[in-house]
Amino acid sequence: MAEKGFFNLDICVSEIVQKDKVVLLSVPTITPYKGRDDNCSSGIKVLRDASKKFETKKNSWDFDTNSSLEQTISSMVDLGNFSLKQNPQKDRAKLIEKLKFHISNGNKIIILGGDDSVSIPPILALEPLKQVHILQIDAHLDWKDHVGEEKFGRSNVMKRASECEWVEGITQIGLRGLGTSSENELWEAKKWGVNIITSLELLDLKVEEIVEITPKEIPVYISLDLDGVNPSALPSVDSPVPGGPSLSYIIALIKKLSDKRILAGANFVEFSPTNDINDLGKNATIRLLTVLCNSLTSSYR
Ligand SMILES: [Mn+2]
Repeated sequence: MAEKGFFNLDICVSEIVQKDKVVLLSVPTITPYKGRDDNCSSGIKVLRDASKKFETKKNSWDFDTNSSLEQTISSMVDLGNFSLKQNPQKDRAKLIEKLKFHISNGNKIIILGGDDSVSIPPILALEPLKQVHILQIDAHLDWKDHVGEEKFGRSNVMKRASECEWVEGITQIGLRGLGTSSENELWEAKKWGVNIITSLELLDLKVEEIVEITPKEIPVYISLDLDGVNPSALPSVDSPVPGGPSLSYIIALIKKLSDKRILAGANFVEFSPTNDINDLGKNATIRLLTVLCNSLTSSYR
């Protein structure tokens, strides 16, 4: 039997997708650091399987999106798993080409990782939009130029984004605790002009105030590392960091952004099923996917 997609949708095999649909593509990994365990690629199947139970709730009212679940699901096209050839450079090029095709067609994209290295090709693929603002939600800064020889891994995401001509601004929220970033990288990010709002600074800010600091006329792309969310709501990440914004805060922020701004797309990465507790992270991630998809659809208007 053919593999089913999110919410039991058929996996779409056609290249051409209707312009007003949100396309979802999962990417198990793209540029893993050598010698580091891959705890995220197995998460994709876990999430697709878990989402199937919501198929029976299509007529239920979704209080987070203010619509029926059916409405959200009907706007989504699941393209299934991106197939990897285990050659990161070629895989990235092929993924960028595929995403550029959909972006040029007018589709909004959701990319599901995989580890955070999966975030880089979608940002590189935003070129046809000419101007874009990146909102990154993450516990970590990700401004390392390279780790060993590697420049396209999970810690290099925002550094690579900053080098794109079409990335006119970056806002990073949720930073906290100890990652691998040093003061030098923080300084470099600030020098570039990144608007950094730490997890502690978020405590004093309403979601409207975050939306206000993103530009009005330029599409916003959401780069969501799931470890940005408080691990009490979403423990299933590879590098959990204590503290951080609640799931409701992030959902409210995504909703408010879609009301006030044009959304270009989103990625969400770092789901690691082995760290989950009582399916909390799995359900939270499917909730975020649902809200993202609904928000991208309403952002077409
Ligand atoms: Mn992170």
